Amino acid sequence: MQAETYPFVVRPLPYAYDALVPVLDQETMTFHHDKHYKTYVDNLNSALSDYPELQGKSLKELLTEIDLLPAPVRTSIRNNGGGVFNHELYFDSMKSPVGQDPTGALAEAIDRDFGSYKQWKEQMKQAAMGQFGSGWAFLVADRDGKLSIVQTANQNVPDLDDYTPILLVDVWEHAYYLQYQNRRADYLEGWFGLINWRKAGMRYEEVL
Ligand code: MN3
Repeated sequence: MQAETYPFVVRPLPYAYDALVPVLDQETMTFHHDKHYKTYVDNLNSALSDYPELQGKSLKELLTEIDLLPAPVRTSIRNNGGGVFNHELYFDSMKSPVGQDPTGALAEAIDRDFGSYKQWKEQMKQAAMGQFGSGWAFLVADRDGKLSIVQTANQNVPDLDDYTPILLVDVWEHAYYLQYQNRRADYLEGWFGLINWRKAGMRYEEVL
């Protein structure tokens, strides 16, 4: 993914707006996708519009070269480019809430690197609960396939040179406030049941 270049387009959700009910309702998903995510895409395009030399770069290239970007648009590309990258992966990391567990190489790596699925879930939840204010919790793989959990603030991404995000959870209040108000823990508990382990497993296989 993220092979496209400017102008970036709003990708449709890979499922219906009400597909994640009852964990995430249609209103939450509609605002999140059609308003919040779309705004990041629009603002990223706006930041790049006066910089033809950046328009041939992929999102991943932009985000790994942040410190080399022209100062006037560096912060905008970090925030809005990160917002596009993170949301596309977030939406693609979920599916309708029907039972699915990690399988194959990813399941084995979770057991190896965290002890068990249960322990991974506990650590992921702690990272997501412990992110003060807005941000994300990622499950990432390094170049050798070793898994770890990374928290980021705002729309920041992990170091994409060294780590491949396998899945992530959005803990900005806009991800859950309409339905859960301040109950981030309840949102997270539901989110674990939405994880698309098949796609996460495919991302992991690509790393190996
Ligand atoms: Mn969001």
